[in-house]
Amino acid sequence: MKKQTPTISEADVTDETVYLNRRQLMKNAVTLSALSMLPPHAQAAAKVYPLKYRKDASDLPLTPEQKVISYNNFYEFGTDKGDPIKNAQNFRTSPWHVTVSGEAEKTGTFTLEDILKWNPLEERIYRLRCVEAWSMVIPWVGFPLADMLKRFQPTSKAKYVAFETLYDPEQMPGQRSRFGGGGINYPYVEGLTIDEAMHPLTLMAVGLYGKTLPPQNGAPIRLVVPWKYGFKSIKSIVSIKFTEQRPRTTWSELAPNEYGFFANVNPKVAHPRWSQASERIIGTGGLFAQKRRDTELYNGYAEQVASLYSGIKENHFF
Ligand SMILES: Nc1nc2c(c(=O)[nH]1)N[C@H]1C(S)=C(S)[C@@H](COP(=O)(O)O)O[C@H]1N2
Ligand SMILES: [Mo]
Repeated sequence: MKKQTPTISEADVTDETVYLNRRQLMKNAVTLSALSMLPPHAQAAAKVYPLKYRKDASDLPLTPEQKVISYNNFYEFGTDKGDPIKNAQNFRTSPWHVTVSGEAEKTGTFTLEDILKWNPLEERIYRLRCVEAWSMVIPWVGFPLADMLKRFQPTSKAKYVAFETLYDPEQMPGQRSRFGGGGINYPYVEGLTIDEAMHPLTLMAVGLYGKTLPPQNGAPIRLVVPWKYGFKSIKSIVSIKFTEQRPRTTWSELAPNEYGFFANVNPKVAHPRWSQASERIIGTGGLFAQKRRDTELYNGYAEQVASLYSGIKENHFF
């Protein structure tokens, strides 16, 4: 977000037929690939459900997998888009623990294996809209965050949910210096209101393209909130806390005039340094041939989420 350093590579130029084949493949074989490519512990729990929110699947090509896993924002592994795939390959995602704390009847520390047993996995195809005005369409594998949170029985004081990424400078070079990590005060933290966290579109993802998450995409477990700018979708989560007060969030703390707590996608609210009216579609050609599309309010999910914000003025979405 601080830097915009797009690069052109051979992989940027993707033939339309590759998209079409890929999409057809996904349509026909998603069940099979999702089941066969998940790790053994996840296969046991994997089922495929009717995909209620699959509105994009019929009219939007998926972003090629190679793009999804090589053009990343994960500042813990460097601030250039190509840094995470290089620097995260040896990231240890097992054993992995997530601590659940705060305003809930039940709390504790759980292994990833525990968490994967609680809920069946499903596929959700969502557009990811980065605040830097580009987007991808990604087939995630995961489960609704609500299904996970309900089991902890949040109390009436739980007004927000706060999330934290792993802090491990030994493994994450971006955390070793202010310079290398984009000036962020690590660990990366994010938060949602309890209503946002409980919304059926809010996903905890453990995979994409039918496989476990690559480290650069936030392995082993990350949030996906499709109607908000990408920075809300915090990666490699180790802590979930129910709170009464609005939690700190990394980007709003770093640049409060540029990034807000809500960060709902809104084409009419410009970033102070660029317009949000349209977006580059990643994977549709090199830098100068890339297609664009008009950005939609709530990234196209207004029908499902607008009621969450009925009392709030438009400009305050940011
Ligand atoms: N911990 C952490 N989570 C993060 C980020 C980050 O730098 N660190 N970047 C965010 C941003 S800006 C975006 S656009 C998405 C990118 O997700 P992807 O690389 O899987 O496409 O992750 C978000 N989650
Ligand atoms: Mo982003």
